[in-house]
Amino acid sequence: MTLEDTAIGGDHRALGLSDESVIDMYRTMVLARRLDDRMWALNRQGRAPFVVSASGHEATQVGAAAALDPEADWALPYYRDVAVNLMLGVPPEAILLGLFSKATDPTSGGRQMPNHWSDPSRRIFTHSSVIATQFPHACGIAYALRVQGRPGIVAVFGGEGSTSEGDWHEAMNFAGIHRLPVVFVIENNQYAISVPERLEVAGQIVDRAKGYGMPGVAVDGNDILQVYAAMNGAVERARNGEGPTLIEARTYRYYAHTSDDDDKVYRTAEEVETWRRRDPIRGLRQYLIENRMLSADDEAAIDDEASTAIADAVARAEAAPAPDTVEPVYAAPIVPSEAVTEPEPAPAGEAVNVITAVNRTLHEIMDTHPEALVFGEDVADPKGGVFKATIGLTDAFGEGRAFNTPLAESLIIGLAIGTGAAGSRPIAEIQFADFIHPGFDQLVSEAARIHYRSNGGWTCPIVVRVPYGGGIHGALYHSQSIEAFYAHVPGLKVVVPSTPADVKGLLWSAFEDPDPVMFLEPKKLYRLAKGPYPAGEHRVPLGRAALRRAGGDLTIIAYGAMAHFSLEAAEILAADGIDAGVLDLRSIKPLDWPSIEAQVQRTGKVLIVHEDNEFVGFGAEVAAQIGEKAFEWLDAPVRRYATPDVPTFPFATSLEEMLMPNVSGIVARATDLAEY
Ligand SMILES: Cc1ncc(C[n+]2csc(CCOP(=O)(O)OP(=O)(O)O)c2C)c(N)n1
Repeated sequence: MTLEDTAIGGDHRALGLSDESVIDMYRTMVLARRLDDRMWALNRQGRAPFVVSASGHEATQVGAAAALDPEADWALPYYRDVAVNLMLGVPPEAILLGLFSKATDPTSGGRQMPNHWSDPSRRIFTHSSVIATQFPHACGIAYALRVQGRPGIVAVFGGEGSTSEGDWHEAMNFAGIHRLPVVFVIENNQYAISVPERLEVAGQIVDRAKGYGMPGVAVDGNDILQVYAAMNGAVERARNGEGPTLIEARTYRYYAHTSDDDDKVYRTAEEVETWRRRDPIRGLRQYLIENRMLSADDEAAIDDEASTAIADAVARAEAAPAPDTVEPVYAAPIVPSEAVTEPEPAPAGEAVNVITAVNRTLHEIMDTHPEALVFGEDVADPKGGVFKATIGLTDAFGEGRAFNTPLAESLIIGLAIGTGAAGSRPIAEIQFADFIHPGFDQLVSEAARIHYRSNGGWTCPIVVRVPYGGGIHGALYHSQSIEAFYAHVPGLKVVVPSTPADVKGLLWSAFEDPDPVMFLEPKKLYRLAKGPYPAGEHRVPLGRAALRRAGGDLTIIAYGAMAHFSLEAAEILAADGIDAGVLDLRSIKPLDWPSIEAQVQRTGKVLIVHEDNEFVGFGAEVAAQIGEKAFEWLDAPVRRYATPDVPTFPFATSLEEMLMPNVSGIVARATDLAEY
């Protein structure tokens, strides 16, 4: 390569760029480079523990961000995108506050590593360390903007390694199907840490665009005018409703992947040097000089200005206070409720079954909240869901608000996160709990952490409805219980209604809650459990159990289908002279500890029943809390009745009956406990 290779093509005026804009782009590139150099120096001096480097990517990042409207557009930059942030107006001090993990770090208040961007005022959505999770969020934001009729397009960034993840493909597919206003910018620096492109990508990334029904544009990522031209075209397409575009910008990073990486083991000095000769900043400087837009004095002034700005910002950021609180995990913090000590009077209302209650509540919510969206696999009319939970919603509220998604659970949760971030209120359906596992990452790494990791900057007001549980001959993959996985995760809330009235009350509360709520529907009860559906406003607060039956001898703690089985068992026990109370938890998290404690104090004996596996099942948590906090009240060991260590329930009726907790099993264990 020769110096010729730095030459950038085109004419900025032909692209609609003023001289001032191009000089401003140059200024931002220089600022980004100086900032990068300074951050590395701070790292080497032991003042900053971790640095992610942008050097080499400046033309791609500045050229792409320059085509965005900072007043209306949304951006989801990835960790390398220092210059995207600067170009969108984020001051260097904000970036340095993140580097030093200070309380006033606007991205996360010191919770996340540096370069995990977030700026609600600039519509820069919070970013995690998990590669590629941002792509479904971008689709969700774009979908919400469109359905709300708001202006703005969405630019989402990632490295070439991110295109190997399923989330990228799921998002590209969805964006293509719906012609969403999204621009996918892939900064191909030819290495994913140490893995070279030839082992990362089969063929060309840009060619994949065709398969997802969108144009793909490959550009020299070191030529800022080429990047700008491609991005500008893509943004224009998106603004005009013509759909998404994929841009692949080929570039190179000059430093190691991060300050923890040693790139000498996987790249040669010659290779780095070759690309250094193609420095994108030098390329633009040359262009400006040739066009008589940059004198030697201007150049020096821009350099000085950047160095001074960074020196001042470092001094201020380093002196800022360290964070001293671990809040706010939840947007609506969990506060213990009053103990429930008596059964609630049954609400008045027409008797319906559980599935009808789900459907009616969804209709009510969609009717009163135009921002509500319902989506998932097969949820749209005419099918209306495999259980008919969503029947009639598309007909009543349109295909924009009640729609089918592709068969992609991670995408579904990611869309919920994105639509929720952009002001919609999503109620996503996962068809069966058994198929939620591909969405685990989006739930655990993203939804649960969005409020916390952005220091309250963003909320994640999503509801995820999930039919779960056994007893319907669903076998290994249509019977699973999943509550323990999610109850374990700070930031999520998990509820399980067992009556039509609670479906209404809990679904409304879940919808109104600003945090992500998993709404687990015991599918065995869909048509089995009937009860009044309260007319008018009805809410069941998250975190409040229901005492279904008061009893003095022992308490059975259960939820979902097992709450019904436990009530049946209590009737049989009563005939045998054993007075069993039944506490239906309704809410797994928040857990209604005061009501559990009141029952332990009342009866001194507790049997916990659930259909999930016993080992590390939710009962273990309840038992542990009782053991720790109410030991003195116990007259017997806490007992559990749950599924043994077998992968849920086999298809054969004989085997399902053998494994799934049942009424006679509850009676036997309760009798044993009563006699202890
Ligand atoms: C899902 C996931 N797997 C692995 C990692 C560890 N990791 C962090 S960055 C990275 C390479 C990413 O490469 P690329 O997407 O090309 O972006 P670049 O860093 O080269 O800009 C890996 C493997 C991660 N953060 N997330």
